[in-house]
Amino acid sequence: MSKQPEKAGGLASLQSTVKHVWKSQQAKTNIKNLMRANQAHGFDCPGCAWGDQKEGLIQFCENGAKAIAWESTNKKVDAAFFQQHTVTQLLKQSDYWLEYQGRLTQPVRYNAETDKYQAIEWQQAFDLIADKLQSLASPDEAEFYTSGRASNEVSFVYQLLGRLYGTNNFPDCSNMCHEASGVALNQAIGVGKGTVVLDDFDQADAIFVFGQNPGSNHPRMMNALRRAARKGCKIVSFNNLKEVALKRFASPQSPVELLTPAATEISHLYFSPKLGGDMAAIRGMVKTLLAWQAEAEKTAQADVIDKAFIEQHTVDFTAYCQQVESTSWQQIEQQSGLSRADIEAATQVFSRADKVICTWAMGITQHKHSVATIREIVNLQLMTGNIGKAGAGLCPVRGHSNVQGNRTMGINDKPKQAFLDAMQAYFNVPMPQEPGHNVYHALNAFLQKKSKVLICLGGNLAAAAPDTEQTYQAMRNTELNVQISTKLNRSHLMVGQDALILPCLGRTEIDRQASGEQAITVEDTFSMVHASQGKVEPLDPQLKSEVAIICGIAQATLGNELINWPSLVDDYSLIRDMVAQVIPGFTGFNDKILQPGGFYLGNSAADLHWLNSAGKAEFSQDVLPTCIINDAVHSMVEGKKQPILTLQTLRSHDQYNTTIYGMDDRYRGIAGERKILFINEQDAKRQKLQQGDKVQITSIWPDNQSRKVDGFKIEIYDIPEGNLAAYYPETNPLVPLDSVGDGSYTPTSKSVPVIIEKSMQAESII
Ligand SMILES: Nc1nc2c(c(=O)[nH]1)N[C@H]1C(S)=C(S)[C@@H](COP(=O)(O)OP(=O)(O)OC[C@H]3O[C@@H](n4cnc5c(=O)[nH]c(N)nc54)[C@H](O)[C@@H]3O)O[C@H]1N2
Ligand SMILES: Nc1nc2c(c(=O)[nH]1)N[C@H]1C(S)=C(S)[C@@H](COP(=O)(O)OP(=O)(O)OC[C@H]3O[C@@H](n4cnc5c(=O)[nH]c(N)nc54)[C@H](O)[C@@H]3O)O[C@H]1N2
Ligand SMILES: [Mo]
Repeated sequence: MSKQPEKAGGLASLQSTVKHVWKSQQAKTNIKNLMRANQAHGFDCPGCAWGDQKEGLIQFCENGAKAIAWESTNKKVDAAFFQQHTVTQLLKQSDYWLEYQGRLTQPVRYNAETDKYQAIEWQQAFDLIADKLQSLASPDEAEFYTSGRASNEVSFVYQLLGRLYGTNNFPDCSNMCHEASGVALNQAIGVGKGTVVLDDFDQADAIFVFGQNPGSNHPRMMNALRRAARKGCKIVSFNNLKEVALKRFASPQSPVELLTPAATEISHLYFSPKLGGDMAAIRGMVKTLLAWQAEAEKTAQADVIDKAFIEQHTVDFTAYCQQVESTSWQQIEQQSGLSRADIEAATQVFSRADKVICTWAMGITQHKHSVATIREIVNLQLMTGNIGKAGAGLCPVRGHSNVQGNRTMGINDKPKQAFLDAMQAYFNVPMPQEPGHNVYHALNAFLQKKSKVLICLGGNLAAAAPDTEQTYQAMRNTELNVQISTKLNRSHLMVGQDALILPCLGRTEIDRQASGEQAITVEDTFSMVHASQGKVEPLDPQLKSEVAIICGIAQATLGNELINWPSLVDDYSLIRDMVAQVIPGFTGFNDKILQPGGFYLGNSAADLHWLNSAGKAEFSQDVLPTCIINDAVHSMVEGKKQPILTLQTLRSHDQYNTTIYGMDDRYRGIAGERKILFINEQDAKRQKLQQGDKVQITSIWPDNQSRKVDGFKIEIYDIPEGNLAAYYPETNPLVPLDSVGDGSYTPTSKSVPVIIEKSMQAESII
């Protein structure tokens, strides 16, 4: 069994930072870069979307340092590199190898005859894309994918290009990430974003952290949790695994915690629900609160729920109470895997606190019933009046550093009517009104050869999307695959009839245009918008900025009559002027970003202003799902010998999504290996498996596809019975494309029904 460290953070974290900065071979540049991360006049760390503190010299974390060091390297992937490798050869290399070949520096086009990419001039590449787009029978045959690192400026011109061309096909990494949060929050409170700001963490009496691993994925959040815990705020964690950072965290900025075994106890209570069991657990908390309220009324004691808030600001409370009433404790305990006593203990902390924040991430959003689960979190907060006051509220902790800003800028396959109307009014041209494609629809459209052109503004769709074989096939069906990227990855190797790689500047690099050095802007999890400016010389003079690339494609495709695209490239403030006219909250955009720290976009729900259809916050009335995976799957495995287990696919400490920085997962005690299967001791025993045995994992789905991965090492672990965990993207071949969240279409990456068997590979070795 692996040995988890006693605490997260501390000296080990500092040592790892130094190691990764050193390994990049650009140590001097990277140290300079780190000192500018998240500082006024510096650049926004590409690591995650957590907000910046107002002061402090050091605003980066271990994993932010890895992200920054990854970008700054002196190795180049240029036409000469591609001359040496065919695509077929590159396909045999690991994702890790591909990204560590260096930065892409030259535009290249795939040549099917030689099976190699070869140099192409920028203008030729733009013309080629334009010709292809113009040749399509309908604009809806093109898909415009975005990854959440893209700035507000490039996102705005990208959606403008797509919509002027005629489509709302904007599949986005967010479709695989926090989509359920946007859907649920829009329904319930009329705005798809969190209602808290960073300062609220200093004022909360209790913070409930659901399905999130901030120690690895939002390390700067650990500072906020540590500060809160030290002030007496009660932190309650719900996590399928015992994540060490949520138990004990040492701030690398505290000399005592850095140099001694001392650390801050983070969680006051820690619960490990079964995968997908959070909705049941929260329903149990609500049931407890209602029982205590009834008791209080009988004995004339103070209310447990906030009747005035419910009355003034919400609808459907009575119907919701009936739904809670009809949910049995047996169902709650069975589905959550938690006892009634545990749930009551959590409720006790909740109800003693005046101000509660609930945070969540992928452990909540990547299930079939994610929208219903998030609505349940909102129900809990609404009935206790924990929205719209300082120190309380809802906090979906976003992933990519500007994924929230992308949406604000209109990267959305289902744009709001008000947004389309504002675009139409400003640009005086009709906007496409039909909903477009998300990732699920886009991949299916390629599989059916209905869509033909794929343009990816960043990201790594091939490795990030589910059902690897299906996704590869979908991408290979493209007639043109255009990848705008900083590093070589698997998506570049999914060549259809024609393919282009267009290399762009990274966040840390100086972006020089006709009017001088350009800044871009991003929006964090707390709706704060601020500027970011690269500070190091670009690695190669051939690199173009993302704005220049998109405007180049737009000019070649649409001409300059309606929009003078080159002028936007010369001066990004002109793009911000357009944003200011079209998108609410951005009036005076160019002036506002001069303020250090940027500006707050506001949040209607935090102001107790409800923009949803009811005009008030809405309680949901969902029944608990009968089964957290798929009903059909259960009947399929009856009669089979192996038990059906539920697998979550998650991140290690040494990766950024599909980018692998190293083979360790320090906080879970794993070294030098990524093909690991975390399993409960009893489940392993039942299948006669021992620590270190190799297994094959097969997912179960009602279609005729075979989905398997092999050679995963058994790691006996503290995880609820019936549940498994393994790293993404290696396990993406197991996630069926059709297994998506109700109402969100998000792949159910945290609840994949699987069976495990001794590995074929292992037997053949013996
Ligand atoms: N260093 C680093 N930082 C990152 C990223 C990265 O890859 N590396 N990715 C970025 C992105 S895009 C995102 S979206 C975020 C992701 O941030 P996280 O959501 O923290 O990412 P995951 O690794 O998917 O972790 C899911 C967590 O939820 C728990 N969990 C899984 N299923 C359940 C469940 O059903 N119930 C409960 N209660 N817990 C569950 C898992 O045990 C795990 O701790 O991080 C962002 N920041
Ligand atoms: N099984 C499973 N699948 C998942 C998840 C999971 O938990 N489990 N998580 C999902 C989530 S939350 C997300 S957000 C998606 C992530 O999906 P994506 O956002 O598509 O993937 P990333 O790995 O973040 O993209 C990495 C690539 O981005 C490019 N890149 C990096 N920086 C820049 C830049 O500044 N500009 C440009 N143009 N390109 C750049 C590099 O070429 C790099 O190879 O994956 C999803 N897939
Ligand atoms: Mo994400």
